[in-house]
Amino acid sequence: MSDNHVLWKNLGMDLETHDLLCEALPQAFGDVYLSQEHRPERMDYFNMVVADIHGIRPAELVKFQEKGGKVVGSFCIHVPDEVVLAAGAIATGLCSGSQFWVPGGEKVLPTATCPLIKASLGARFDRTCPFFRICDLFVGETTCDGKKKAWEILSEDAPMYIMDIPQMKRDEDFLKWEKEIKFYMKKLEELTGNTITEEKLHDAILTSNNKRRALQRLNSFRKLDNVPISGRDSLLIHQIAFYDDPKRFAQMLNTLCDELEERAKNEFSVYKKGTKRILLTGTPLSIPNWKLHQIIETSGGAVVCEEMCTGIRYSEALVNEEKGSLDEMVKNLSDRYLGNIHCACFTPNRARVDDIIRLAQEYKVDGVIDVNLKFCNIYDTEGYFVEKAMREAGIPCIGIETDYTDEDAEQLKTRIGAFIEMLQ
Ligand code: BJ8
Repeated sequence: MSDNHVLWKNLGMDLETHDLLCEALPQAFGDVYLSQEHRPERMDYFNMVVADIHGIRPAELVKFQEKGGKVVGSFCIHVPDEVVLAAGAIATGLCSGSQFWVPGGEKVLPTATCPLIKASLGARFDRTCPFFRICDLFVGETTCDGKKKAWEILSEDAPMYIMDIPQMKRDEDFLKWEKEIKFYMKKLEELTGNTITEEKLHDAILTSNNKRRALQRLNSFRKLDNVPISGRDSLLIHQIAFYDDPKRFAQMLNTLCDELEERAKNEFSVYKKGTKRILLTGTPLSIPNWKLHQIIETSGGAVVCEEMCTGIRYSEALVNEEKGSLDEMVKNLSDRYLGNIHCACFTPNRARVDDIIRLAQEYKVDGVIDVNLKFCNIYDTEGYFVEKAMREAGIPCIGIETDYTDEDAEQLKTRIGAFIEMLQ
């Protein structure tokens, strides 16, 4: 039995079913990633992390737990990692992006639920994801109706904590979110037995901001006329950001960015001249959901920006770094986590549309693809405003709806191919 199998067995996983997933992943990764030309050498680190995604990091988390540490998983970028770090725990992302877990979710959820939610519950109930076995606490939020009700079901099997996020952004909503963050801090102190001090919270803010700065640096290269890294690789890095140790991740990404800087000096591009620059907006693309990037980048397009939670929404805004009292720093967290993330769960949400227009200009895009995960009602409905604003701004745009299966791949290739052709 390999070390990984011993780890998974000790976590109570369904080894036989999980082996099927492990068999499928290398093929998918090879098709999408290793087939690319001109990949930066320092993608090696990220290749290694994803090649052993259920081995390396889970083993680190278990080791941490053996020394008394706690691991906290969350499903949404509104949940602040900083307070988890400040409590001496490890934060990890839990959103699932593979069709492999969807049937398991469908055993307990209506079919008309978005695949992200179904896969997340399937990963837990089927015992086929180590992250879903390891977490000491699962933190849900009240962003969309599908998630809200799914957490009730998940709580039958997993230790859950829910943050009640406001759905508007008025002054009283910011105060409410501050209170929610404070409740969460109390819960984390109970879980870990540690006290969150000003010093620790300030350190955690710096650590998380440094991770964001590294991602911002990566994204800055994608604004260049000659783009030194593909959209596929950039997406993978954003996805890994949710799981990896934040300090190591920032360091490895900065090392990669040094290589990209050299490429930029030499005006090296991974794309052929004339490749059309695409901005993706919409629902998140959780690991290992690489389908759309693969289709776009093999159809004459280059994904240069994602206005998504697995993209700009995760990394663009920093938390104010001024050291103050706990109350002041919590206010800074509330301002950033409520004020700067424009999820479609908010009403009104004009700031998201403004962001898309701004990003389309900054990244010099030729067209926008508005992506909706099937059965996500809020992003689907908001598509009305996105497409209207793009029309008014004269930016070509199409809306597409998809899920985690490959059933629509041919149809998507045709539609996306025609859209890119039209941009010529
Ligand atoms: S901040 S996008 S991570 S809620 S796709 S589960 S909204 S039905 S993932 Fe999200 Fe936070 Fe918003 Fe981002 Fe519901 Fe839609 Fe599914 Fe979604």
